[in-house]
Amino acid sequence: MPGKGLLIVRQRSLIAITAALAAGALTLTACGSRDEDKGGSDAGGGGTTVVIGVDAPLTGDLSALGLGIKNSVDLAAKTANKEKTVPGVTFKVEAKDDQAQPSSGQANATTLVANKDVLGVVGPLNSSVAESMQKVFDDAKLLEISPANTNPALTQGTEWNGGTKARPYKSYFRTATTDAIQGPFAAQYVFNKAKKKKVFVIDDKKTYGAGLAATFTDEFKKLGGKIAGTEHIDPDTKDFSAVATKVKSSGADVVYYGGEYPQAGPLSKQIKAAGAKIPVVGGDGIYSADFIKLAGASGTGDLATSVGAPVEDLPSAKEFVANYKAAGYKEAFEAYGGYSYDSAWAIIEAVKKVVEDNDGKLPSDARAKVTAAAQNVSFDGVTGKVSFDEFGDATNKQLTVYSVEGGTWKAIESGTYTG
Ligand code: ABU
Repeated sequence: MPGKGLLIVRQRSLIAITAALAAGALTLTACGSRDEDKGGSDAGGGGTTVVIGVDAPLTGDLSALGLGIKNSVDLAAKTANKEKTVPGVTFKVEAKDDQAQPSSGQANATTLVANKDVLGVVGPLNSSVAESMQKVFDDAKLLEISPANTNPALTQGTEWNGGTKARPYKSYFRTATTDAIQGPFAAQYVFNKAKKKKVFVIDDKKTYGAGLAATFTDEFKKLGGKIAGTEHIDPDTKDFSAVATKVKSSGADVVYYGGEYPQAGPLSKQIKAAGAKIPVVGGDGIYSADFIKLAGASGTGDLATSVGAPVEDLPSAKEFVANYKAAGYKEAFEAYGGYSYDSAWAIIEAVKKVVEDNDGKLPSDARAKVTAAAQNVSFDGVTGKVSFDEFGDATNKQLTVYSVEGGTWKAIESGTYTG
């Protein structure tokens, strides 16, 4: 039994420690919310909750890519919590489904802005959706990092091609490279390596698809290639027989498609069924296992470029691949898993910097400070070095050509376009 004096000293110490801990918790929660009862996978980082928003198509025909984005962000948050990357902060993920629709994306942006605990958002998948969200986030100084948008105008302004590049929104960043590089990179491969000289160009009239088809076409023509024909398809239909017939009669030896796999798969199948046994080539929007399912057996030999190097082969991605598998997500991480993890990690790094610079707590203007800190993040991510240039574009400009072989995408070569 301790003596009475000793007991009083111990009680005083306990009161002092409790008061100190309470003070710490109060300062940390000045700009975040207490989350002390949250258990399970989100627990572990500390008493202040910081929410990382996700906006992507979680339902609908692009959900294979969207769910890969959501799961990869979830994995980044869990890893940061487990490793206590930002002492005193627990990251939570709030995912919103935009169904690949600009109006839904904008509504989601408004909802995420309204939650004061959201200090960064990963997404969206679609460039057309990003156009509708950027201003909402920027007005709130809320950091947005897309792992997938490739339309150049999102970071460099509408005059990016030949005019003056001007960054429209300081709060918008991306970890994927742009179609200013992807289109020409594909054209060089198709013309120089695949030796195709006469292309039929098709797009879905959307921001991403039309933009990518245009950058491909410019470079293909510069290289001396011929344009056998051009067509636009309606992305809301799956009957492409009329355009398939035009492709057949054009004499093209290759088709370039600017758009996404839900249309590209059936388009490839119908082009071959019309008698044109020529490869269909597309960008990262068709680089999904679902393209192969939709294109069927005749899709063998079709080509896609996608952003980055193949994640499965990167030493820097080994841990991500193993942890993703161990986490037991039902869906594959798909084309943007590595970039989504890196986007979330860039947000975590920015939050860490802001907390460190403010004596271990979040400041009252945390959103603005986190957005400013994102400009200078630099770390070794899943996909390689992660940092941003003056436009908010990824400094990693790597791309890979894939071919459908034996029912799967096989990496052919990685590189970039240097002009
Ligand atoms: N980058 C491919 C699909 C997403 C988009 O940019 O619209």
